[in-house]
Amino acid sequence: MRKNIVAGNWKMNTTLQDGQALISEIVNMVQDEVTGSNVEVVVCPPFPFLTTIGKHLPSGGLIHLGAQNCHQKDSGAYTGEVSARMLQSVGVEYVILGHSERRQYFREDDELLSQKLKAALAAGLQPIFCVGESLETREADETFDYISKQLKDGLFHLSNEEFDQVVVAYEPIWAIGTGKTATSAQAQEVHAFIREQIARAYDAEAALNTTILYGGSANAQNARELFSQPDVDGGLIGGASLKSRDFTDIIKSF
Ligand code: 3PY
Repeated sequence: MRKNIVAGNWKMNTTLQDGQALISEIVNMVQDEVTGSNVEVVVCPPFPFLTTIGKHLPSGGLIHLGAQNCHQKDSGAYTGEVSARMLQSVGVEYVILGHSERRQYFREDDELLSQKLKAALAAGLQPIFCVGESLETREADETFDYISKQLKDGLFHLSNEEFDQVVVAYEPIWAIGTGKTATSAQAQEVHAFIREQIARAYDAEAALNTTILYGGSANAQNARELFSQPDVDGGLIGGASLKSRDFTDIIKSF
C-alpha cells in the first residue's frame, strides 16, 4: 500500500546555523508529537547543508533526507553541479525533480528531466517528480492535457521497476508562493486524473501504490482538508516547512 509523505522543500533559504536550529526544533516536535503515525517525513535543505542536517536526524527512519535537484551525469567536468551519486553518498534518499521553479528559471524540460530521473534512480534515490499547470493553462481549460503531456514525456518512459520508486507531486504553478491554494476538490480532481494516467501507462496496481503529493501554498490551516481527499497522499511543502510549528502541524494533519 502507498505511503503518506510530508516533504519540506526549503528552497534557497536558511543559513547553516538557521537550518540547524530549524531541524533541531522539527526533530524534537516530531519525536514528541508524531511517533506512531503513518507518515514519512522528508526534509530537503540546500545542498551545502545536507551532511550537517543529516547528522541531526534521529536514527530509525522517522525523518528522511532529500535534495532539491541533481545533475543528470554521474561525475565529470560540470563545474558547480551535484550528481545523484554524490547525494546518495551523503545519506540523501529522495530528490525533487522537475519543480516548476527549475523548469521556469533553469529551462529544465522533459528531455532533461528524463535523464535526471534515470540518474537519480541509478544512484538509488527516490525521485519526487513535480508536475503542474500555469494559471493561463488552467484558465484555457487545458490542465489535463498539459499534465498528461508532462507525465508522458517526463516520467512514463521508466520501466515498471523504476516507476515503483517514484513519488509524484502535483504543484499548480498558480499556487506556488502566491498564497493561493488549490481547493481540496481541485487537488483531488487532478490527483485522481494522475492516478488514472498511471494506471493506463503501467497498471492498476502501480496506480494504487503511487504516492501523489499536493504542493503549492499548503499550510497548517489547509493540510487536513487537502489530506482528507482520497487521492492526496501528503504534501510537498514550501514556506510552511521553514516554521517548525507549522511543519509539525502539517505532519499531524492525517
Ligand atoms: C510551495 O509550496 O511553494 C512549493 O513550491 C513546494 O515545493
